[in-house]
Parts: sequence; structure tokens; C-alpha cells
Amino acid sequence: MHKRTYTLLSGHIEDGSPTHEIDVHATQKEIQDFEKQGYLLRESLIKGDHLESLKYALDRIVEAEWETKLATRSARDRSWGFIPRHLMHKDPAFLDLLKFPPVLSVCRAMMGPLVRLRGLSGRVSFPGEEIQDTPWHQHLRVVSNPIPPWFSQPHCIDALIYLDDLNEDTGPVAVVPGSHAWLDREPPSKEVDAVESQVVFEVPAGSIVMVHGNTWHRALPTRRKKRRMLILSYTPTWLRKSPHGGPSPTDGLIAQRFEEMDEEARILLGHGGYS
Ligand SMILES: O=C(O)CCC(=O)C(=O)O
Ligand SMILES: [Fe+2]
Repeated sequence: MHKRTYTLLSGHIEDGSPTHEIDVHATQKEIQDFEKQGYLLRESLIKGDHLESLKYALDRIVEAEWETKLATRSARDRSWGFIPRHLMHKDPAFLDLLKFPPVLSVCRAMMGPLVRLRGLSGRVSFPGEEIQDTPWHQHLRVVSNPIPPWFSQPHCIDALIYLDDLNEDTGPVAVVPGSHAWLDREPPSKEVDAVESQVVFEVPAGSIVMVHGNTWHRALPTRRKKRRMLILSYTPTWLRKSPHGGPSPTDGLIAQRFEEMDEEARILLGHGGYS
């Protein structure tokens, strides 16, 4: 843990240049490595009751949405599994992750104080005839080739939060170190073969792998046991929320609680925080 201070250069604003002191839940070396490698592994960060409450909440959402999912689904040999979206709108255990310091403080250390939620979704994969894994992919697919002179490189940090142990039964996760900085190529489309220089993680439940949104990654197949994970994602305030899953619900938990939320929460939810 260390402190990092960022002062916003907004001196023309009457109350001066706001200074943000961040208690970063990582060492300086971890932050430097994250910048260079495009990923940061935090083992067993979520424990005990907190971990159980997240598993419980995700199981309830899977139960509630399962029928609709099955009804709209065609038979396939291979799929990503079940990806419930907009989780913060659906359960207080998820809304509580909005300001989760071990993730948020690292996002602010890397991207500055002005960050917002890009989304919180889940991924639940099951063993069975259909292979459930993901091909190589990256999350920020907005880079053009060649890079235009005034291209704004988007940054985003995705915390891959594992609620079950990752192993041969559930499926490890693989990332390619340094790939976040490759702006001239994309991951091999639809492929699942090993990529040279990949690292593969088998980690205990409650571990988090933070990745830059451009980092190439993939989940290996779930072979023998159900596997549950969450993706908690932040970008600078001036980027948009994730397009996946369509518009945010207007009648969920966030709509109900918005009036009583503080300014920090509102900014984190995409309301202001830039000029
Ligand atoms: O399940 C995992 O380990 C990663 C999932 C993933 O990359 C995704 O859903 O975008
Ligand atoms: Fe992903």
C-alpha cells in the first residue's frame, strides 16, 4: 500500500485545483509492473463472508435469468457460457463493489482520479458436452490501423474477479504480458491455441487478475466443475460505459438509490466528473 497524489490542472475553477490523495492498495512496484505487463495478479483478495455473498448473489441472478437464457439459445459445440450483465442494478452485494478500494484505488493510480464504471458483468461456465471457454480476445476494440495523428488511445481496467478456484476442473485464465501495448494487431480471431509468451493462472477463489482493456486474454475450458467470475471494469470519466447487454435498466437498484448517492458514486456511475 502507498499514497499517490494527483492534482487536477483546473486552476481557472474558483475553488482552485483539486488535489486527490489516493491510498493505493498495491505497492509501487506492482503499479510499475502493471503498467509494463498489462496485468496485475492479486491472490486471495476477497475472503470469507464477502466472497460467499458474491457467490450467493450471482447464483440468484443465474437462477432468475436462466429460463430466458435457455429460451433464446441455440445448440452449439462451444460457447462462452452464461454472461449476466448490469449486475450493479440487480443486487446490493454487487452495488457495494462500486467503491471497492482494492480495485478502485489501483484504477485511480493507473488512470487518474477521474474514473467511472464501465460495467459489472459475470461469467458462469459449466462442464458438459458443449465446451465452455473463450477464444483470445481483448475488450477495447476501437483502435484503427494505422494510428491517426490525434488518436485518443482508450484505457480501461478490467478486474477479473474469480469466485471459484481456477484449476484444471474449472479452467484457468491465460493472458499475454505486454499485449496491452500492441496497437498494430489484434488477437487471433476465434482461436484457442496457446500464444507464445502467454501466462496461465491457476489461483484460489477470491483472487483478482486486473488487466488493461487491450490485454489479450482467454479463459480455458470448464471441464469438471462450475466456474463463476465477475468483470468489474473502469475507464476515465470521459469514456462511455460498456455497450454489451444494451442500455442500463431504468428500474433497477441504481435508479432506486441514485438520489441518496454521494457525488463520488454519481461520478463513478457516469454522471459528470469532466469538463
Ligand atoms: O472467465 C474468464 O476467466 C475471463 C472471461 C472473459 O474474458 C470475458 O468474459 O470477457
Ligand atoms: Fe474478456
